Amino acid sequence: MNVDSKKIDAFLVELLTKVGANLREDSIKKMSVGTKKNRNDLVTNFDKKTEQFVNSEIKKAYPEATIVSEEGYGDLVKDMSGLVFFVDPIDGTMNFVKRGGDFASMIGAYIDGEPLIGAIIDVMDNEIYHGGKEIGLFINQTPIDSPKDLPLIEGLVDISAPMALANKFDVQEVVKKSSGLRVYGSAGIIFGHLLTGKEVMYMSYLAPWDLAAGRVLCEAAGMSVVSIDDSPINMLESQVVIVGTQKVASEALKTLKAR
Ligand code: 2AM
Ligand code: CA
Ligand code: CA
Ligand code: CA
Repeated sequence: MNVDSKKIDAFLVELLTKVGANLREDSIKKMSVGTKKNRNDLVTNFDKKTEQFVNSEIKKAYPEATIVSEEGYGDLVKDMSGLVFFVDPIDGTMNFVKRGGDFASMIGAYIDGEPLIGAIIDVMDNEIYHGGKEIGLFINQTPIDSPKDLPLIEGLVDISAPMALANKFDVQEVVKKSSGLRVYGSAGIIFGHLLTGKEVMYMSYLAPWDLAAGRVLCEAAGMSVVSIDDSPINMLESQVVIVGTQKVASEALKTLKAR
């Protein structure tokens, strides 16, 4: 399929700009909070409303595309052929509910399984990280350079709280070799930190919509995106993923045990 990646990038930036404005306004309106799998797995009326809005705008602009999204308004996507959009309407819902900040909205576009364009908005800071391999990377309209390929000893690592606390795969050994541990609670916010060199690694169990946009952006920035068992990333399944500088990802894979 022939696609215009610049056009998709511009479309996603415009869409996330609207989403950001809506969510900043919504955050002062009445929020209803429910739970999904457990008491810490939250969903609000704004997660649902945002996903409905985003998915309908995508369908209007790209009727031939399919959508994989978190809150149930997407398609049943069985393969990665054609144009596929991944939508996480609010990433960091717990931060959204408890802190009113450090949450994101993310959209990733893939063509025949290949990463094409990623777009992530840090909603409260109104910063959109976007682009891809073909068109380069930007924060809002400003082009950004790839971060330095720092080693583990020179950078902060971000590991999801459940994995860090359970010491999954002996991940605390990776933390000990780093500059320190941070746990920001939103994959989208963390991808922003990776792209700007504020952190050198993220490790978490991620669903397709958690990973899609960040994978496009971080790979375009020359970073490594690998599954913990070194198998190819499967964009239609959840998996434990390491995203980091080339040096840190290879150090982490050597250090982690029982994979
Ligand atoms: P969410 O807010 O969109 O659910 C920290 O909790 C990060 O992990 C957030 O980006 C969150 O996304 C995601 N997350 C939370 N629970 C998850 C789960 N069970 N599987 C995968 N990702 C999860
Ligand atoms: Ca969720
Ligand atoms: Ca998410
Ligand atoms: Ca979400």
